[in-house]
Formats: sequence, C-alpha cells, structure tokens
Amino acid sequence: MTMKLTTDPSAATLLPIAKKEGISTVWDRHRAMQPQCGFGQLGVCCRICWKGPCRIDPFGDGPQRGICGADADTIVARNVIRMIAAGAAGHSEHGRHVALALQGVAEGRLPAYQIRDEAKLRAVAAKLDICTEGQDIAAIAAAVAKATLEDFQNQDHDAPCNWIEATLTKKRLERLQALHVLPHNIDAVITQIMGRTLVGCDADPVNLILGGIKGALADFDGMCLATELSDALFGTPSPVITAANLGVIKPDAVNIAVHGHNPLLSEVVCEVAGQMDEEARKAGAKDGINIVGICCTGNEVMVRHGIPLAANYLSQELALVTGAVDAMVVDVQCIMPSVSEIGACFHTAVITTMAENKIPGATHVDFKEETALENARRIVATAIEAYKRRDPRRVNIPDFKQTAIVGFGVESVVGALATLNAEDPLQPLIENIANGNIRGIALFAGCNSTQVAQDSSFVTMAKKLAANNVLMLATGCGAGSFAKHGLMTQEATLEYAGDSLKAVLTAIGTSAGLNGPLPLVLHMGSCVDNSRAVQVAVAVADKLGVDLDQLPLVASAPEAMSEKAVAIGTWSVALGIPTHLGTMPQVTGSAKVTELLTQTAKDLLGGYFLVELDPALAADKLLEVIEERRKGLGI
Ligand code: BF8
Ligand code: SF4
Repeated sequence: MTMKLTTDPSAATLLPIAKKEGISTVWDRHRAMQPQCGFGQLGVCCRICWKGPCRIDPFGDGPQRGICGADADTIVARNVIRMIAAGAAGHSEHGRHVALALQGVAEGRLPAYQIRDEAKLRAVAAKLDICTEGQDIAAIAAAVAKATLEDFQNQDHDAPCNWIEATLTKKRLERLQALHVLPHNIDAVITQIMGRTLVGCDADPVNLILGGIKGALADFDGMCLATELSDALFGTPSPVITAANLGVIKPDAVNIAVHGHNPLLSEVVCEVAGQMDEEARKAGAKDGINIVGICCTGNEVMVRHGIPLAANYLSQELALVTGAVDAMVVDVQCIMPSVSEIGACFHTAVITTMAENKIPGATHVDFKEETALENARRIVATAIEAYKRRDPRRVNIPDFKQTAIVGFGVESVVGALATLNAEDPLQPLIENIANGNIRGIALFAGCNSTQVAQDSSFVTMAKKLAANNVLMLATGCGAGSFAKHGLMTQEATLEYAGDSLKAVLTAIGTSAGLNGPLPLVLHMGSCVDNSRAVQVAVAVADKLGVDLDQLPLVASAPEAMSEKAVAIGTWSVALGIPTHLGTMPQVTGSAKVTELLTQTAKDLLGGYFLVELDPALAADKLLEVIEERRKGLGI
C-alpha cells in the first residue's frame, strides 16, 4: 500500500507511524480529495470575475462559453499564463532579495554577509560587460547589483533584461526578439500578465501564450541572477561528498531543518549553528547541532557546504514525524502549511522567517538581512530549547541514508573537464557527444507530486537513460530524489551507466581526482540553478556555432506540480529544449493551447512540451528526440 504512494524507503517506514499517531499527511489529504475536479484538471474553470465561476463543458453538451463570452481556449490560456506569472514572481522575488543583499554588502550595511567568491563576482561583472579595471571588490559588487536591479526597473521596451542578454546564444536572442517575447523588466512583464488576463482583456489564446512565454523568460532571467549572485555571496559549488534521506537526522543532536528556497537565511543559520554548538552540547546533545536540508534551501546548502539533505517536497512532513527535528526553519515556497500542526504534535518549533510567508501556529522570527546574525541566534536558541522538550520514546529515525556526491556547478564541470584538456575544457565533452559515447544530455528538474508515487518516475527514467548513455544533470526535488535513491554515487555509475557513458564518466572523474567515475547524475543545485544547466548548454552551442534547439539536449520534470515548474518548463521550451512533463498539465481542455505548447512551439521556438505519464515510455521518447537531434547535426 505505502509503496504505491512513495518509493522512498524512509517515507514508507514513517507512514504507518504517522497513521498510528493520528497525523494526516499529504497522501491522506490526496486520498480525501478524490475524485478531483475534472474541470480544474482540464483548465476550463474560470474564477477571474464574480459573475463566475464559469466552466466549459468538455463534452460539448453544456456551456461552451463563460458568462462574459470567454471560450475554453481563452480560459485555459489565461489560467496557464497566470501560473507562469506566479512562478516567475516567486523566483524573481528570490533573485531581487539576493541582489539587494549584494547591494547592501557593497555599501557595507550587512555585517552578516560578505563576498565569499570574489573570482565569481568578477566573472559575473565581465559577463554583464561591467568594467572592473582598477575597481575594488565593493565597487564591483555595487555595479553588478545596479545592473541586476535594472532588470526590475528598465522601462525601455526595446532593451532586453541585462541578464538574459548576457546569458543566451546570439541566435536564440534574435529568435526570441523576433517573436517579441524577450522581457525588458521582470516586474513589468509579470504585471502585464496579470493585467491582460483580467476580465474583458486579452482573449486571443496565441497572444496570451506568447505573453506567458515572455513571463517565463522573465522567470529565467530571475533565476540566472539568483544563482550567480548567490554564488558570489556564498561560494560557488564544488564537488562534495554528503548524504541524503531522513537517516541524516541524528538522535543525539539538536536537529535543525532548513526548508524553503532562499539561501540568505539558511547560510547565516549554518554559520551561527557552528558558533552555538557548545550550547547544544551543554543542553545534553552530545553530537551538538546538526543542520539538515529540505527542498531547495536544502539543495542550496547541500551543493555549497555539503549539508545533508533530509527530504524533498513530499516527505517534508515526515521529517517531523521522526520526532527528532527540534526546529524546522522555513523561508519561502513549497512549505506545506500542515507543518506547524504536525510540529505541534511533537516538541518541534516550526519557525517562519519572512514577513510575507507566515503559517498559523508557527513561531515567527522576523528575518532581516540587517539583523541576520541576531535572528539566526534566536532561531538556534529556540531549537536548543525545543530539544530539551524532545520525548526520546517518540523518536523514529529511519535507518536510510545514501551517500551523495553533489556540487556540480558550471565551474566545477568545466574544472573537471579541464583536467583532461586544460586549453579547451569543453572539447572532451563535445568530442564524446560527437562520437556517440554520450548520446545526449538530459536535465531533470521539478517537484514531487502526489499524482506519482514519490520519486518513482525520476528513478525509472534515469536508469533507462543512463543505460542508453545519456549524461544527466539534476536540480530541485529531482536532484533530491536521485540523492536519496543513491544515484549520485560512483557505484550507481558503475551499475547503471551504459558502457560508453561509464567510460567517459570514469575518465573525467579519475582525472579530476575523484578516484573513480563522476556520479551517475550530477547535482547542479536548487530549482533556480537550472540556469547552470543552460550555461553549460550555451557554452557547448556557442563552441559548435549552433543554437540550443540543435543540441541533443532534453529536459524532464517527471513529477512536476508547482507553478514555478510551469514557468521553468515554459522557458525551457522557449530556449529550444524538448521538455517532458510526467504529470498532466492543466491545459488539455483547450485543443488550441495544447497544440500550441506541444506542436506549434516546435516551429516557433524549436522546443516543445512532450507529455508522457509512463516514465519508461517517456525515457524512450526522449531517447528518440535525442537521436533526431543527433541526426540533425549529422553526428
Ligand atoms: O523550487 S522542485 S517542489 S522545492 S518547486 Fe518546490 Fe518543485 Fe521542489 Fe524547489 Ni522547485
Ligand atoms: Fe466567467 Fe468570464 Fe468571469 Fe471568467 S471572466 S468567471 S469566464 S464571466
């Protein structure tokens, strides 16, 4: 029974315990929600004005238009682009936060932060065409922050955002410009989507979807700047060996779970926890303080500092059911509101930290960059206090954790390749793609969803693609899935990679000093770090003199659920990447919108959505796409 809900062995162990304790989880609520609304699933329900709600009869017997006259195509298109706007808002707000922090550091206002990677900041400045000669690091930080914040302020419609312009291939920029979908200002583009989808505005599904694509590209811009500026502030990831799954929670430590997305808070919590370790020991925790990660905040601190990952999205509640998490500190996004109630069943302090993200029943510590150290100390002290109330009889930590080698940013991938060819690091990768040792590259991204047994589609697809010699990158909860299931290990490469892929990963890993192959799937970071994968692809495309839609590159979100995934998937398509979805997108009530996204997009952009719920078939289809692309390149 439980194995149908999740394939994560630690989650399967804890579900019966949750049941015994009378705790309802995401899977119980999913069951209680059945049958789910068919109109919503098709995207044909409109709640945009109070004459509604309206819904279109998909069988053609009932209403074919809403009260205002909107048909299924208009309603579906409006709904989906509002999802894109929400996703873009989430990512870019995160990015803005990081950019403002960089500006604060440049002005000497934020003692909790510094530029940890000056080389990265200089590289970013060069990328943005900012002259750094004779400038000190604070001046460079100020200039980079200014150029970044322009992406939220520029009012010239013809001048694309700085980051997107600095990031994509020339051909891609021209193609997007010709379609008028290059964003000039992230905030403005999101606002336009909200404005044009009001009652009585844009009703043309094609025009609406193009507006959505622009919003998705604004999302991409926000992700690029969030990733790169976080690297400058907190360090650029490099390979590190760590562990994943609920077994990383320690019985004799004060366990603090950092959960959400924005590293501004979690970085300081990690630092302060080190300073307060002795206090935890005095409180009786002989292993001191143990920080563990959940969701993308977890991925951020994992790839930068090797902090172990306890859970991806669907098992966040189960971290609390272990009875051994003393504090769950949350910032923004993907935090189930149920965590405060479950925390209250135990001794756990659930602490919200962002003024615009509170949860009833949680303790709120108003986190500000200016007072970050003080805020973090309060959070850690609260965790130590909670630890004293922990009931050891209710502790159930599943004995499951897997080793994970993580931290593959662009720099570390290029660095590893440079050990084979220092003059021309990309050459070994390109050569192996050209000669077919690597058939193609797949980027796994996105969430867990209760529509799929947790992690099962990720793992099934990855094993099949690996056997067919596809190089795999991962971010977000996809990366969490692979880490928890042992696919970010050298052993996994030896066990699952096809012979030629195995040989390439072994050659790179050995020459890079890993004493064996690179892991089977390379962990690039959180969801905003999907931008890292694009950078690798752009570098390869530029070197080959082709555009992204010619590369044997595919993306997949086999268990997607969030509006952020809708935004990411859409920019992936806009960049020319065939993008697989393993959960049903809520657009099928409009044949026109479905056709636009799965077929017309191919002509317009080169990328398109490919929907396949069966993971084994999905892998086959992606392999076909890869072979088709190879043929196009004549390799
Ligand atoms: O940004 S993969 S469930 S945690 S939305 Fe959320 Fe989806 Fe996880 Fe990270 Ni991304
Ligand atoms: Fe109905 Fe039109 Fe109002 Fe939507 S905008 S709820 S379709 S009347």
